[in-house]
Amino acid sequence: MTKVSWSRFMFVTMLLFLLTLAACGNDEASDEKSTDDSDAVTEESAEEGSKEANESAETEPKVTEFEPAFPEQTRAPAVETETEIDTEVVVEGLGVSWGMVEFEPNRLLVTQRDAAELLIVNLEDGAVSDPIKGTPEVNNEDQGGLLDVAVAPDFDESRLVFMTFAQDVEGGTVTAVGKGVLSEDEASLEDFEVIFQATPAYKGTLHYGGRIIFDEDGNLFLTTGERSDDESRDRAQELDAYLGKVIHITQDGEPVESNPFVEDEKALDGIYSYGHRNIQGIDYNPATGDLWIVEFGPQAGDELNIIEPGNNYGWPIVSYGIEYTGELINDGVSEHEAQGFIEPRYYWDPTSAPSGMAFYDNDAIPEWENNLFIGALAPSYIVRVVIEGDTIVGEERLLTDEGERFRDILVTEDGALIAITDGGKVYKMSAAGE
Ligand SMILES: [Ca+2]
Repeated sequence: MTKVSWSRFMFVTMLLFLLTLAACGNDEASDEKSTDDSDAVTEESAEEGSKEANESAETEPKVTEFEPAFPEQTRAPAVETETEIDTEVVVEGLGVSWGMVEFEPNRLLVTQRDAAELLIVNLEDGAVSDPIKGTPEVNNEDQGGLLDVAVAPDFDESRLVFMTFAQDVEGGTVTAVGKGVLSEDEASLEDFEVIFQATPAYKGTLHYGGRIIFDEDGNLFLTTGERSDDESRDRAQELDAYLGKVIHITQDGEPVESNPFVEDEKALDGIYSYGHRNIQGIDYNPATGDLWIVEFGPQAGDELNIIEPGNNYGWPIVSYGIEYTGELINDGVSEHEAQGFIEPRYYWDPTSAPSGMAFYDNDAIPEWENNLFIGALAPSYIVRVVIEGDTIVGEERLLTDEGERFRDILVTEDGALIAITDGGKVYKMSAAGE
């Protein structure tokens, strides 16, 4: 490996970037700070580097020396949307907008993380409601606050709204799930109750995960994080803790009976999969019906995974990333399958800091059908992923010039792609002329 002069340049650049972030009170420090160890930055041969730069959507050099387990596992060829797309900022001036759901045609429920508010946004006229009363008390330090929102599949009758949030409990904080009934006048959530807490509590304010999605039986998948610190991250591997997991529960917060560890007395019954770092994106692939997630890696090593019950995805034993200090994780074991873990279908090196995601399950923009769209925080853009079968065959970066941290994505019934940002904007992308 030849060390090249840009590594020092990149180090200085990243340091300045970090100082800027710190000055802005950036809250995602553990996911987005870069290394201060330029020795960790290595480069493949110049020939390979330039070849990659021409073919891949990723233009930055790798930060690790790891090789993918299979060729399509990283740096897919760059693709470009040919359909003419209109991009509109429907709303601006909100706070950190973390989660959303289209609960009625062109009407969204949107969470405000730090203010712990739930708002209704009308996509047609940009109107924003007053905060809905009855939302829970949260811990809004660092990455905590009011997180995701979803509505029950039978919302039209039940009016049930589910939310995730960082909750103060004895011994620290947890990722919690609660539900309430949206009043007919849409002014309040009634009878709000906590149905699930991802125990154990931990004295920390990072890596809550927090996405929720309903399955076809009306049960919930909840994603969590491993709370980031050295002392908590091993809990991702342990089946007596809900940290670093995909969790499968009923609308009352009970484990789903078919869960993989129900028969295992030492394991928590709600666990569906484990060995995750921090998952903020989950959706069904409409082409296959499989459940996909995206999770933050450390420095590099963000992963796309297909979730199957009982599987172990390897964190923190294996990773295609490295520590922010530049140190290797577990002596630098990257290959998952060789160690008995599930290989990610795809990984990013360097990081894209992936948050919420949605498959484009619509035919309004035919070339986007079944593509995956992921909000990236740093660098800030939307990642479009083209998938054939289970293989990533193309990648595109959208809205790269907006300077917004894209926190969550959804596709409306009309086929518009909606993105919300930490900067309090709601973007709408649709086919031109529609
Ligand atoms: Ca993994």
